[in-house]
Amino acid sequence: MPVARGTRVVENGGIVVLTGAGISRESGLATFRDTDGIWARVRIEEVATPEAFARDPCRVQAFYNARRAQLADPALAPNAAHLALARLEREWPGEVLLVTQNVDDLHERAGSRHLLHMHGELGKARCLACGAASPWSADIEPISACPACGATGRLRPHVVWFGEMPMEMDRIDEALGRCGLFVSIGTSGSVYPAAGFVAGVRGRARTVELNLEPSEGAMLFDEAIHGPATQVVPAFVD
Ligand code: BV8
Repeated sequence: MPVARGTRVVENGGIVVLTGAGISRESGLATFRDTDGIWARVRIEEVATPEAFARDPCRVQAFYNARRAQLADPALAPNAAHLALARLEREWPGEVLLVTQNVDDLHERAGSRHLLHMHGELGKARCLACGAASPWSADIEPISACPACGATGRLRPHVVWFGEMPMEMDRIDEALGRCGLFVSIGTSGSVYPAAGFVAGVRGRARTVELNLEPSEGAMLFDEAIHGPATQVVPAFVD
């Protein structure tokens, strides 16, 4: 069933927005695969797999502790792209699902509420004893105790490593199955299953890529608008 707001109509109803590290770049957070990105400085196999955590938990904790500490920087703020997506959600009540690959909390700070973190959240720690994911802003240390069960030394970052199942996939697949518009923002399209979302909806939904440069899946999109997120996202939303 079409969803209309003034002259703008979304066939089938439902807007799914996928974001990646590029949307947070102009807020000062590094991306992963740009020349100055995180994977240019550290290898995935050393810090972002269950095997790495089993082999050297202190190294993995230090990697995420350093990134978590960035979230506490008073200078860190959502940018115009994050704010535009929060506005989109307000203007299309109940129609927008924001799926982010990012583990920062800039979408929340911008006001987005209908939001799923498919790769987890830096601002939470998960307990290996009880499974609880609790808000966590400090470093995770060997003596850190789980706020839910009290177990010490059993906390890991609440993020999805390579080889682990992304979170909320049932809700994501359901939204992709009925959306009329799919917008991909600030992602290289190199990590699955997120990189495969566009292939699953194209032909049924209007697909748009908003990115600094063509992603690996650029040819799968109906439309592509290339430029910095703080310029192309507000222009698209408005
Ligand atoms: C899984 C952890 C199965 C948290 C991350 C099929 C084919 C091939 C491989 C696979 C496959 N299925 C699974 C795999 C394996 C693997 C995978 O995809 N590997 C890749 C490398 C080939 N996938 C997985 O392991 C996934 N798990 O599928 O599990 C399963 C099933 C059952 C049971 C168990 C398991 C898990 C993937 C999640 C891994 N965790 N991160 C953290 O440390 O943050 S992924 C990592 O890459 C990041 O988290 C990020 O989310 C993700 C994607 O990166 P991007 O966000 O796109 O960032 P990137 O730097 O790459 O690109 C930035 C873009 O922004 C660029 O295009 C740039 O041009 C643009 N940009 C820059 N500046 C701006 C800008 N755009 C606009 N404005 C700007 N200013």
